[in-house]
Amino acid sequence: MLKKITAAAGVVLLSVLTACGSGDGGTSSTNGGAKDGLTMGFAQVGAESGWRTANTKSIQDEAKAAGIDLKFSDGQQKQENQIKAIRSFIQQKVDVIAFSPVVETGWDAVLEEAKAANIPVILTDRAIDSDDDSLYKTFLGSDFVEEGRKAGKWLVENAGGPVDVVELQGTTGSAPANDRKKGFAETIASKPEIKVVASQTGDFTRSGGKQVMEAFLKSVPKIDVVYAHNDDMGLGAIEAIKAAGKVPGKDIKIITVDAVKDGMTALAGGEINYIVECSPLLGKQLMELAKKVKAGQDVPKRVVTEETTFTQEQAKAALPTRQY
Ligand code: GYE
Repeated sequence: MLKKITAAAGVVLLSVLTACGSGDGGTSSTNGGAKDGLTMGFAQVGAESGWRTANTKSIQDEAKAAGIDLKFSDGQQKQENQIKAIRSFIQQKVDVIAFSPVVETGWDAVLEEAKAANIPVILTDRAIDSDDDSLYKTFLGSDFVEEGRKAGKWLVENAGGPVDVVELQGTTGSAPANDRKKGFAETIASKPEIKVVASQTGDFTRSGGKQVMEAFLKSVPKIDVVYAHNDDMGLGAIEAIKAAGKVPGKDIKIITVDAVKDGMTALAGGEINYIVECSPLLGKQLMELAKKVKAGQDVPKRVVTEETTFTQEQAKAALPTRQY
């Protein structure tokens, strides 16, 4: 039923992960400013999750491997910080600006400034909501609606009777939160006995997931399933479920998105029931796209990441060779 495409899907994107700092809200530069090479300004969302940490490492490692001078900024989940970073990249006249927009709307003004300065912009991981697609060259990242559908499909296939679901949403206004909610809702609509009875943001963090789940456990009379928009919130929910004397994975089933190491470990250990993969290893493709954009070559407007899904058994098999 589920295709074993794990290895094939992951391998093209693999990178060697080494430890490096994720920034402190300021901008840091690596490679000492390769004079003839390409300079990239990268405005990251923050360091909210295991996914984000792996994504940052992938970008820093692959910039180094490609000889790209990376100016990296950590936006600490705040749009204003990302806008400030982009403005400073424009002032510094970088060759390419890449960024992962924390929320979907509100980017037109700053991207028009980049356009006026003739600095190409690449969106990575998350998309923007704008009528003007000339504001960026390409968008590299996952299909989040499809991820939500995959989560919903597993539940539709595995739900016996009536199922009450609580949803832990990602950051309000972010593309993955909007789209994972949409894809899931669309899919479970085919089975009226599956209902989302409560839905709230946990901001993609472990502590957020824990806090919201604690509140749900007090206020929602029957909870059969948790659908968390990422592993970290699911892991926070596990703590809350255990503290309430219930068994995660059994009394309350858990579906998450990402498939980072900690999530996969909980899945293999029976505390999560299903994970939809979202690959953070975007660094290599991003550097390749940046080089092409700088050279004035055509790039596809949309590059979609290849991804799979994991059951508990598949997680056990995949864990020993998992890269993130
Ligand atoms: O799923 C979550 C992170 O934008 C795909 O952001 C990314 C999401 C990821 O915080 O863990």
